[in-house]
Amino acid sequence: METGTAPSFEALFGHPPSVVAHAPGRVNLIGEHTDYNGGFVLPMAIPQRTHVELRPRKDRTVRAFSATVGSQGGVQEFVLGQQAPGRGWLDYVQGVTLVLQREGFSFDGFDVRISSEVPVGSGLSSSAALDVCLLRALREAFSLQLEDVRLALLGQKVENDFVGAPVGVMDPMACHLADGGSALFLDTRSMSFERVSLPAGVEPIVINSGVAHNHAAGDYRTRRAECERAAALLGVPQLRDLTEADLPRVAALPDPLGRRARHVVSEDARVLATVTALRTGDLAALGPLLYASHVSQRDDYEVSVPQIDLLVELARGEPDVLGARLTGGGFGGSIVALARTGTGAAVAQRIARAYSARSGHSATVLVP
Ligand code: GAF
Repeated sequence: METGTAPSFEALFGHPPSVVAHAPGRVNLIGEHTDYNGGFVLPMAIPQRTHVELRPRKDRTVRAFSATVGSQGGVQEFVLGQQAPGRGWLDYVQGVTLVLQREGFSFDGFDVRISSEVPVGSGLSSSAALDVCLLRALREAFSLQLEDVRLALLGQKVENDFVGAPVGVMDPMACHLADGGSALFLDTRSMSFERVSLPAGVEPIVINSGVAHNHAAGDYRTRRAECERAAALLGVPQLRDLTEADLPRVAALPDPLGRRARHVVSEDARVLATVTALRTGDLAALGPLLYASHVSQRDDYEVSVPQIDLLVELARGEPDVLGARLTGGGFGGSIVALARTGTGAAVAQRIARAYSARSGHSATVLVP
């Protein structure tokens, strides 16, 4: 969200932008913590978007302004070739330019103004939306030959190599290639993807708990390392290489590795079952899959927090909700639920009100 009355591009830089780009946040319907294990994910775009206005310069200077981050306001500058991390939101601009340079793309400096409606720390990919949006704007402004999957992979590289968040590829793929009416069924190993429509009888709900996460922090990294260790102990390259038939072997791993791996293996199976249910319009199957995913994240993967569990329980008390779960990396963030079409707005407001009264945090309904 823009803070107060942020100055326009023209007021900041003295000329209008030549390129405007947008990228949405995403909500993951199911398939959590599977992407860095080579598994399956099923995200959708949300209506909240990040916006970038940009104009190339004739020198090597980048001047950047974020209308979103009030406390670090003002125009920030760096010189291409002299990027250095540790400057907050500017790291995304620095990281995108450095990753592009390292890949051999050449371009000049630019002026850029950023704004976003995707809440930071909400588990809805505000970071990837910014990476993708900047990459799209630079691709257009400098006619970079950058096809779609490569663009998403570069977004991931920005996070991994510059920002220091060891995330998978789901979020930039979703922010770049997902839409709001269908889910993007992505195989993160082969990078093949397909759009799967939601049946007419269901609509998504997304509610932000108001408890913010940070994936550059230790917990996400620890989970990732635990998965790598579990795969090594089981003698497979990635947990993706296991199926539910392997669960007895998985359960024999020392705790917590057994539970971590069980989440990933069972979650991959739940993504496939969800895709089948969506394709066949089997609404009755969808809810239990979402709830089972939540329980697995809460108990086996241990990425939920009490506030998120409360939101899921409140959703469970709603007769028109088919299922609900923590969405995104966890340790805070948002829930996604599927409700009977036409009921979502009223249901979501009721859940948010009850949550705010019981938790002391303020929930925000983002969808519908
Ligand atoms: C975060 C990460 F960015 C994704 O790559 C993914 O691992 C997700 O957490 C958990 O599914 O959003």
